[in-house]
Amino acid sequence: MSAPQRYVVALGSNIAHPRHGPPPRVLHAALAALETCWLPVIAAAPIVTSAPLGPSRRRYANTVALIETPLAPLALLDRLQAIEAAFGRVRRGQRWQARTLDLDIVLWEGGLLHDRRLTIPHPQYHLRAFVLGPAARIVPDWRDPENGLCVKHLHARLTRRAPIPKALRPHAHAPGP
Ligand code: A4P
Ligand code: MG
Repeated sequence: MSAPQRYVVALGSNIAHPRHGPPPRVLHAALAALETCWLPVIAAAPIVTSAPLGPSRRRYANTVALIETPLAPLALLDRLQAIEAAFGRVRRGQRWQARTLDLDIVLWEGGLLHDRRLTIPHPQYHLRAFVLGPAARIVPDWRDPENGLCVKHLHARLTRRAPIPKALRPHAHAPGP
């Protein structure tokens, strides 16, 4: 068996589970399921909730976990998909459907992977505050192998507010002394 490797995994849910309950509880149960399935969770970020990106109407709960495993990326994907299925996730061929549990591989300490079934880094993660916010809490200094930027810098870049134009600043029209 090969040496343990670390992966950053994003967890998302926007459908309640009949036994575990609403999405935040689904994520707590999923973190426990990772451990049960021999995927030790070294760190997990606080759960955040947000409006759905895309067509679904239900709010999401999201978090990010740092896990360590000797599994290679595709074997890890198989195991994560088995956990999704155990949580009742049904794929109907459409992307971005509402789901009880979504487990995406965001980053891998091994760097880049481009396979028919798996792309690492996850192609969209750098555009998503609900991934970068939690990730910045647990792996702020991990670097994106494609652009060399740290997770905390990617998060700051995404959430930085656009500068307010001078004419709209509160004291722009205040009379002088
Ligand atoms: N795949 C390729 N790369 C990866 C990767 N790095 N990790 C393949 C996991 N899977 C990867 O994924 C489709 C296929 O992508 C997999 O079979 C795998 O071989 P899926 O999980 O079946 O479908 P999906 O999740 O609908 O697609 P995708 O592209 O993963 O969507 P996302 O990116 O997960 O987006 N809004 C909020 N607020 N919070 C959310 O969590 N999530 C989505 C789904 C939309 N809107 C959201 C959220
Ligand atoms: Mg997914």
